[in-house]
Amino acid sequence: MPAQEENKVVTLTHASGSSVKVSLFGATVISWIAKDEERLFVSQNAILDGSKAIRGGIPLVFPIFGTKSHIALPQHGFARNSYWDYLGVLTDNDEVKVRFGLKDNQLTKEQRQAWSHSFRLTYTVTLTATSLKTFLTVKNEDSDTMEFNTLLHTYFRVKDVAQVSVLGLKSLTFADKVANGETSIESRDAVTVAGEVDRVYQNAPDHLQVNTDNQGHQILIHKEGMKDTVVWNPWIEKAKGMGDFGDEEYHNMICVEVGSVAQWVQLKSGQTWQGGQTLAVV
Ligand code: TA6
Repeated sequence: MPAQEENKVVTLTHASGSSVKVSLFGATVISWIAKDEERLFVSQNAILDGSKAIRGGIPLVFPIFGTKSHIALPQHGFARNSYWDYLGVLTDNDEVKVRFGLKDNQLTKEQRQAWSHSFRLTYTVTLTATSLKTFLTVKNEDSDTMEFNTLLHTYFRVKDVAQVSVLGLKSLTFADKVANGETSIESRDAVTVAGEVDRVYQNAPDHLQVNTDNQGHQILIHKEGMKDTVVWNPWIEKAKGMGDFGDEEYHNMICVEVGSVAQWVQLKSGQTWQGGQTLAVV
């Protein structure tokens, strides 16, 4: 069976041996095994009972990134804190594709009060031998224009973040959240981590490369419809401040997150927006 749902987790398996697991809570990808290796990081302290967004994998950020003073939603919005419907298998040949859905009428009263638009989200997850594609479609079912942010908050698993580099961000303007949101220009060919990093790179190229170690292992990111890219590692102090994250786990992860977060996405009534990423192991 290419796709099986059990205990609110959908597991996709591919003939090559690759697999992916998606929790219905947040439609959060919580595992991606390709070429016999787990490629995503999920904290050993992650809370998996639906009481809090899952710390790791690919949390789905919608309709806001961070917090917005005029929108009373928790950080990163409600998509990653809601139970999605599993809509079944779409294709099962050399790729396995499944779909998940979230509609406005599935939100809590508080969430609807904070963000009252009528909408339908559809999230497709597609697995091949060496790639994982995650795409979001937003349908505005409202009578007026909707504005939103969205982002795939991908946690990559690494052996030692000191060996990691992200290529493709040179010359981009970024907002540095570690420096009170000050904007600068990236001067490096390879972005590395030797302390807390929390940067929103604006108008990033659609192809990025994550060197997950210094032995030539890479994950290629191809984003579509998503304008920006966030790079995040909490490092020592922030790691200690997260109850669902081990104090030393910052050594074993890097977030490279494609999204449209620097500006609002404007979606007219009845219109559909889509965006996402394809991750490929080399
Ligand atoms: O994407 C980076 C970021 O916005 C950081 O500022 C940090 O807050 C991280 O997301 C984790 O946020 P969370 O709400 O999942 O603890």
